[in-house]
Amino acid sequence: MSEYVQQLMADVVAKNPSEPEFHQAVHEVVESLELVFERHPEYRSARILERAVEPERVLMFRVPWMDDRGDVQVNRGFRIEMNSAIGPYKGGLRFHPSVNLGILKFLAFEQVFKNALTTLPMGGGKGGSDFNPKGRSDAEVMRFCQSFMTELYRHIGPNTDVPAGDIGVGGREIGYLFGQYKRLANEFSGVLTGKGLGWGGSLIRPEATGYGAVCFACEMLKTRGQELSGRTCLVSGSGNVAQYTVEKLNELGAKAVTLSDSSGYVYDPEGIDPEKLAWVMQLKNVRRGRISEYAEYVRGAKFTPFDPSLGHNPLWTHEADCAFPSATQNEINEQDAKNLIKGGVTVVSEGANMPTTAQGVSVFLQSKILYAPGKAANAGGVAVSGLEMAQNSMRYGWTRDEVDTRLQMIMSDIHTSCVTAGERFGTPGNYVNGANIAGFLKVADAMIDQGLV
Ligand code: NDP
Ligand code: 2IT
Repeated sequence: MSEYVQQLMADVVAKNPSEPEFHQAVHEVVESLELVFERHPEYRSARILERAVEPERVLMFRVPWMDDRGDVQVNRGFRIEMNSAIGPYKGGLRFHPSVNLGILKFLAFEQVFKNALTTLPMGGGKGGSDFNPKGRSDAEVMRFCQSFMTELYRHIGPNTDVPAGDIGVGGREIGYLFGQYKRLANEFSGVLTGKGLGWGGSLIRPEATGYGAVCFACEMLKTRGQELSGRTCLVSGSGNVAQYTVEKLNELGAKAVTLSDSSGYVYDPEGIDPEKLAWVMQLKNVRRGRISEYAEYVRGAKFTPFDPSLGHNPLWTHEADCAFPSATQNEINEQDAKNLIKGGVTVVSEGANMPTTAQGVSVFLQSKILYAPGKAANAGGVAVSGLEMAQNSMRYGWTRDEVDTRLQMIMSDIHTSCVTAGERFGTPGNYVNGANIAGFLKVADAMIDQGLV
């Protein structure tokens, strides 16, 4: 690492203590940018990176609400408005007990470069709460969402900041949040994406992240004259991203053999076919049950509970060709990455945000497998959010085919941008550098054009 980058990282760590995920995300980006700074001293003198690691605005607020027993509950709400150089702040809301400032800052930082890669005019943001929706009734979730939006609404808007879903925030939550925004602002607008189809949502938005991650894997395989059909795939998570990853894999003739949630994972050597997937969607989206039930429903499938003392995740030890981590950050550590390579995996396409630790990423890069970081591979979700914003602005809706074609074009363009930037800056085949450099250049140039703001 150059002295400049070392000093920058030291400052980031000193200024943002107790935010290891944020340090990790920044470190990965600045490492990729060494050669960019050597060739373009103007970015250094304009102190673009120093500005990019500092959110334009951080909102943190109290979210009081009453549970079904009449007890008062208090959660913490956040919105990180990270960077608006190329468009309104855009990014999801996460409701999960692990949510804190550092996790949302890492997600917002990633989002800035991801959104730049989509080619659409969106800045970067992220928000959420440490609220845990698990085990809560619909009425409790509604009251929480209404209280959360009662503060958030004054900071967002269709031309200012446009939130969407992430972990723990799906169609139900977006509905409650939108209803409260509309009531408080007295305005029906495209202030959120991921809306219901009957009230301003876009076709393919629920599918987009999973479909996009599979599409990105196809693009990477194409560079080696290969395709997905017939390949065995490991998928983690069992929420929105995982479900539509499996759906697309089935459509393309590949076989997904695993799914997980925070309790453990299921292995189904016969493959999670469309009928079994429909059952999983019912289980997770309607009944809100646990993935362990899959092993009771499907003969020959096995559930293994997670054991943190193991030091590795047994899901990643199964023999396979491809892996689609689609649960959460740092779910693949160094040992997991080694296990994946040992098991024959040659393609990793990240549906989740930063699912691989820095040491795990090094293992993938050294082994020269096809490895796509989340900010490139999972950009399909926010890309279709951008298309939802465009449709809302036109007061018009495109057909499924129109949106799907645009999504595929965007994923293919992101792939090309990563490959081109990786080659231009001396690391061909390195999608991490490619994605970071291509995303950064777009944002950095916009920041320079707009002066010191
Ligand atoms: P969902 O809430 O729909 O599903 C999340 C899944 O991951 C659940 O199976 C959940 O299990 C599991 N999970 C969550 N946290 C943990 C944890 N700490 N340890 C183990 N498992 C966990 O979320 P999404 O599918 O939307 O999001 C999954 C990932 O994809 C996240 O990293 C998100 O940031 C990323 N992403 C999402 C996009 C979107 O459009 N939704 C777009 C781009 C990226 P359990 O139910 O037990 O908690
Ligand atoms: O991480 C992500 O890109 C998302 N959760 C989707 C964000 C969005 O605005 O659709």
